[in-house]
Amino acid sequence: MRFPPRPVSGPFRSPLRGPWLTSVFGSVLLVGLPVLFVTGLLSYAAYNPDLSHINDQTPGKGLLGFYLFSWPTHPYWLYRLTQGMHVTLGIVLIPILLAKLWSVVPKLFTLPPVRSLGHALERLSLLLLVGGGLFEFTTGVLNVQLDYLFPGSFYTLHFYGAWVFTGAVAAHVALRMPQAVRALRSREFRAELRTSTARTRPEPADGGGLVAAHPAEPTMSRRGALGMAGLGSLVLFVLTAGQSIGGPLRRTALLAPHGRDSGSGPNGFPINKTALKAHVRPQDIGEDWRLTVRGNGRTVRLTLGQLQALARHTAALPIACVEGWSTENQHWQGVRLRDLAALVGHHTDPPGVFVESVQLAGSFRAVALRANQVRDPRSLLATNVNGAPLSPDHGYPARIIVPDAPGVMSTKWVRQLTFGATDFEERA
Ligand SMILES: Nc1nc2c(c(=O)[nH]1)N[C@H]1C(S)=C(S)[C@@H](COP(=O)(O)O)O[C@H]1N2
Ligand SMILES: [Mo]
Repeated sequence: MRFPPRPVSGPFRSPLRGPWLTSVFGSVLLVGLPVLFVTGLLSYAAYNPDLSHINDQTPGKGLLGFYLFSWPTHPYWLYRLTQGMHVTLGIVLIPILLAKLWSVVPKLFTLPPVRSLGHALERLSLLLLVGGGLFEFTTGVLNVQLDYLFPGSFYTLHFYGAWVFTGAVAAHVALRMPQAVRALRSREFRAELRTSTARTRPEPADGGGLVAAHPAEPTMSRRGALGMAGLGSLVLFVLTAGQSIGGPLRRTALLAPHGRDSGSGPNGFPINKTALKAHVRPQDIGEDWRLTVRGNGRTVRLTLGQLQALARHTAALPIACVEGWSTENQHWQGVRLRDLAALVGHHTDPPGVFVESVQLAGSFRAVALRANQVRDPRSLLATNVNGAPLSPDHGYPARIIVPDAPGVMSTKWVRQLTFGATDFEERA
């Protein structure tokens, strides 16, 4: 039995609601969400999740991780670009997402709740769509703003959420596309931008459940509604984009948790976690510090002086964090990872490396890096930056820096390097 669709009555009486307005917001999301999805998947790949359980413990990623590939080290700024886009675009789309949700809110409360099988499927996709969308944006923002509210599991939550949300978006687009195209053709965008509040009339009822049956007097034009959402996005852009774009915009990045004022001097760039917060004790990075290099069944121990006596190289590279902030290029100086591999006998084609920090608590104590990352001549165990020794907060006495790798791979306060993939397995 099928009930005819009804126009919206009850509390939702805005005369602006209608298929046209919803489709305009929907079109913006239709462009933005795929970019978020792709850059998000790229970020996950860049994390080398398939390399070691230390990097990532997402269960079942084998299926959803079908696309994982060896993240390149060229161009060195790629991750800074893709992740800056991911986080900035995600934040900028929030007002559009909220406007879109506002525009369809009567649909979430239609009666009867289910009219037919098709309707039931559509409502289920709506649940995943709205729930999935809110979940992805919320976990994303929390991760950006509060660091690690979900210790260790942000990747898992955000990764699964992305697949659910994207599936729901795809279903929604497939179901709604013809209607949305019709709606977009029903009014002229430029004419709407010239229509004042006084001349704003409701869209004709189309049985789609958006247009109010008894619309209230307009208090705002469609131009005003679009402008409000657009202005919201613009303000968010100005308040956050500087954390990844850098330059003069950095000073307006008031909403960005990192990187507005990082002091000056050689070590004057953002600090994700200070030595104190990471529970790095002064004695761990003092005179007794030793670097242990393992691999091929051999072990070599170096003092800081011995490490610094090895062939030194410089590389100008940024740190680009998964949270979207990044530094401009810093001039790192230190020893090539591939030269350290050679110390334990990996003279040609060194394997990946397992990196451990002196850090006693918290995440990012250890990461695994791929062979292509070890082999890049710009990949360093750096002891200096911009001509000065690393500050304690930037990882003194030594930290990893790898071109195009997410910031989380650039382990600070390094204690031990283990070359050779089999060691990953033993430790995982
Ligand atoms: N040992 C250790 N290394 C670490 C971290 C950490 O918490 N502990 N944070 C990582 C993350 S998430 C980032 S983005 C970079 C930040 O480096 P910075 O604080 O020097 O800017 O360091 C990485 N190296
Ligand atoms: Mo990070």
